[in-house]
Amino acid sequence: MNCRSCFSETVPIVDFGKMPIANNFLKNPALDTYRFNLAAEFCETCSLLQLSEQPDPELMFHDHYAFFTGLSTFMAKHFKEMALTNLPLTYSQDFMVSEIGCNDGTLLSSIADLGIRHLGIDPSQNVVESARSKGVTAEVAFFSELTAREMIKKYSQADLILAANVICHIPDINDFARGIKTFLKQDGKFVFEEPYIGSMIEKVSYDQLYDEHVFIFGALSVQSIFNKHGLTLVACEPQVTHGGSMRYTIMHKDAAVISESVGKILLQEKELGLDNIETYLNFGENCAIRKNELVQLLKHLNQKGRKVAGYAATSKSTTVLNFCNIDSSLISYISDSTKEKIGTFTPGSNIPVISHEEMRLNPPDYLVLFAWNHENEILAKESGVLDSNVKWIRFVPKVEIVQ
Ligand code: DWN
Repeated sequence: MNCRSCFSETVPIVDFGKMPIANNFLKNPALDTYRFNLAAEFCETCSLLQLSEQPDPELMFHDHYAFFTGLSTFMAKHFKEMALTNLPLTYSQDFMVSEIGCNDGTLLSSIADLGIRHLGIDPSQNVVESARSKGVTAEVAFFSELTAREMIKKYSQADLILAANVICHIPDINDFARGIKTFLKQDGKFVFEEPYIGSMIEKVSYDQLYDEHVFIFGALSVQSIFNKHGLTLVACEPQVTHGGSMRYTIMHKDAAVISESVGKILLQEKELGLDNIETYLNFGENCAIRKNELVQLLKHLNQKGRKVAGYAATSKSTTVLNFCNIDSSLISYISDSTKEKIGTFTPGSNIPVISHEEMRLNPPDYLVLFAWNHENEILAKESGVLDSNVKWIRFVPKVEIVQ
């Protein structure tokens, strides 16, 4: 295929096979019929890791999107920090903050509470309604250059544009970058954070790859994407969220003051081989090893008559369950806190999703931690509530029973 950013020919690195829509949690699994091929390719020209195929955005983001940001208290605190630390010390009355992919308004509500002009943009109607119920001004739209023009007419250009775990979902990345160029004031800042390619490679967290995540970025690819559109990367700040993320700040080229962090991270990425195809081919091989280890462990526990369940029906779990061919014979059920997911079945693997409360009443012997990125929060929350005989299984950064 050709790179979605620079149009050079890409190199296939890993193929996970046929996949359903990751968040298609349905009460009637017979209706879950759509499949696409989940595979990743690497562009040696601009170091961008990308899916070779992505379903239509309307199949993934709609009026019943099943993910709500505010369900993690840790993430809610993190986004408050992201919103507030990026505000300048002083700002005029017409200062405008926009968030692309505002979801349920968890981040933007901190800006709304300060009475600052703001605008959330998200394509999923149900989460936008949740944002509005928090006093957040929000529009239902996919962000694009055209949307940027419409928002400027209705509101204004933005001084600060924020986005968290969103840009990696947008396939037409050049149209997106033109949208930022249009929507951002001349001296404005665009700050966004995403799961980091360096962390994914290091931890072999292949479950970061699913339909919604068409890209996994690093500083090298981010710099290349925005440079082509008169914008530039001015800062990089590593984050602990989602198993290792990077926060990038982008400005118009002629207003930019570039921090030392950019050169430092770019150099580090080259030293780690993140611009080298061999690193990615090696990652592809490691995914197969990781799959084998998890399946062997689950089969072994099953043969010993142990009851195994899962904790958190994440989007990421759809890749793991389908790639590893795990169904309810190996994992009886998965418990989750999202009311929209309880009573449904996991996409493709048809494992029942129940509430954590129900799980705790009749706990399994082992719980596979599918939200491994929230391990500290979840283990702290469950200690003292969950039967202490239950053992946790993690599969990132390696497959093991947590001691
Ligand atoms: O990029 C994306 C990330 C940020 O969020 C989206 N495309 C979709 C979503 O991905 P995910 O579903 O893999 O996200 P999380 O945050 O790893 O997992 C969320 C799921 O975990 C929800 O179903 C709720 C559940 N959960 C839980 O049951 N108990 C989460 C926490 C923290 C908990 O304590």
